[in-house]
Amino acid sequence: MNFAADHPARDMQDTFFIQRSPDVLLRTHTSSVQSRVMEQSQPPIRIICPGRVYRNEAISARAHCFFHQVEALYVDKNVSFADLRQTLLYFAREMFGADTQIRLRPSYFPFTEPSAEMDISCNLCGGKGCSFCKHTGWVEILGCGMVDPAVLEACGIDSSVYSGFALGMGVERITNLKYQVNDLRLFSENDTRFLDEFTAAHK
Ligand code: 2NL
Repeated sequence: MNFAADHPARDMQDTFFIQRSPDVLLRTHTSSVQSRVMEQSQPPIRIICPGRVYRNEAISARAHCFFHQVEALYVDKNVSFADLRQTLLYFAREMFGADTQIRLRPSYFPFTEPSAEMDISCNLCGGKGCSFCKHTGWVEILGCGMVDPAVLEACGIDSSVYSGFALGMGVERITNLKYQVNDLRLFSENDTRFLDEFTAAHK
């Protein structure tokens, strides 16, 4: 994934190590799934990779030592940033409603270049500004970018022929926003009062 050996994301503060030599650890991203698919097949590749990931965090209402990520990867000839943006807009409108606006802010991930974070117009106040969106009218929901050519090459894909986009999002974060859940811990405590309330939202 184009991480330098001394990149802070490999730090033991983030990663749970189960065993040393050989290293056995709990994944901090689902990208291990995409790298195997890219190693084992040639484009066109279009995959969605959901899974549980683990990080060594102090548990609070806003952070947990595990969460669920969904990553998407699209690699083919002529895949562009415009394709990424249109896919994101379609997703945002399906998930949060047809009036949803999106904006992309430049960001950094080791495995994408260029990289961006996507905000959606706040679905509580409709973008006017409220305490939930800290009066900005926008809330961040995912990270994305064009797959770094070095990642394609490391997986045996010719970066002079193919390009791709990738995105990653936290499922609990999307759920919090859609259902206004304010404490991440509720998702893993199996309190039936919470579970019943969540089921009711679908009825
Ligand atoms: C986030 C941001 C991201 C990716 C994940 C990815 C995967 C491959 C190649 C390149 Cl195989 N990129 N994944 C890209 C950008 C952002 O996740 O905030 N996730 C919770």
